[in-house]
Amino acid sequence: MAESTASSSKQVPSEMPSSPLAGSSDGPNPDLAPSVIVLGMAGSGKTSFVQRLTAHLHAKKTPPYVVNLDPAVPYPVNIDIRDTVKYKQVMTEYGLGPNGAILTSLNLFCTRFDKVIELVRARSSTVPLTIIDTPGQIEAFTWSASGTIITEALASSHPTVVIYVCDSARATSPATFMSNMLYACSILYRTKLPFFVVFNKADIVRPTFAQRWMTDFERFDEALEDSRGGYSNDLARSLSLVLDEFYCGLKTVICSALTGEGMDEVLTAIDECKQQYRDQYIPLYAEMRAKKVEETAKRLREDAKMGDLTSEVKALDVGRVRDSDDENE
Ligand SMILES: Nc1nc2c(ncn2[C@@H]2O[C@H](COP(=O)(O)OP(=O)(O)OP(=O)(O)O)[C@@H](O)[C@H]2O)c(=O)[nH]1
Ligand SMILES: [Mg+2]
Repeated sequence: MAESTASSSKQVPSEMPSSPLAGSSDGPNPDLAPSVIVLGMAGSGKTSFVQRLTAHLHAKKTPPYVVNLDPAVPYPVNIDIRDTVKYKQVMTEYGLGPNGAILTSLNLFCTRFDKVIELVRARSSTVPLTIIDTPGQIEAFTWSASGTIITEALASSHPTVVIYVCDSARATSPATFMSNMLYACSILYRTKLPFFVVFNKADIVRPTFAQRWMTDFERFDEALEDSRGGYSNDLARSLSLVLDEFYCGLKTVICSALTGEGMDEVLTAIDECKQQYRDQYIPLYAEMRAKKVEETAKRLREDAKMGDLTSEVKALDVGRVRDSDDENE
């Protein structure tokens, strides 16, 4: 059941909003239902996880609000990017490949994201949470302007949590595990939002090995020795030491989108993150906002100064022209 948002019949990106750190005019409200952004590498099980968590909440008679930001996948949700932006049309209209079209679709959608925020806030009293699925290619969201704008718009309005879905079966390779952890770490440091890692597909491989690797460097080192990766092993070994601090504060949940294992633990972790949003993110948000206001004020002062200088330069130019005219006469 798709809830129609502002539709863009003509697929032309209107002006991109600047960073919405300014956020909702009334500032963040920590009492609203949280929004959960589900990120992860392609095929890690994001969509399956969203669907399983949705079914789990339906079974508890507390259905969530679901938003799909993947323009390439048809999906029965409350708000679907596909209702606003036609992915195939974007490809032909702009002559783009699949990844470029995903990025452009997100850009188009994010120009109307204020409407999504309005809808999400309006549902906040009737749903326990909003779950947001993201495109397959993780970088289309995490390293794009639209991904940042969407994340900041949510975070400046109400509790926002990032869940990083990791494919446990693939993470048995120490190099893949390390790539996942680097992604997770960079997302955490970039968004500064309450965050946890879900080790999905636990029905295929018990991800207890991953939790051991995070708490005991020797065990990770042994796994690297067994995998005989040469240069990449040395790199993974060094990175593991660097990530030690990241591992220390990191929440992890073992789950399976296939069997439904771990869904209650996921809900508990979201609750903890909601509290963390109130205690840690909101003060940080106030700091970031004050800094932004200060930067803007500084820029305006500099612009004003430049304005004065420009008029002085113009005056000088006029003077110079007059002088040369005098010489010519
Ligand atoms: N056994 C098992 N398979 C799973 C699980 N979760 C997802 N899968 C399978 O993994 C594959 C990818 O799942 P998706 O949910 O499409 O993954 P995704 O991250 O949304 O994929 P993209 O959006 O394309 O990046 C599908 O074949 C799923 O059936 C799980 O917990 N256990
Ligand atoms: Mg998906």
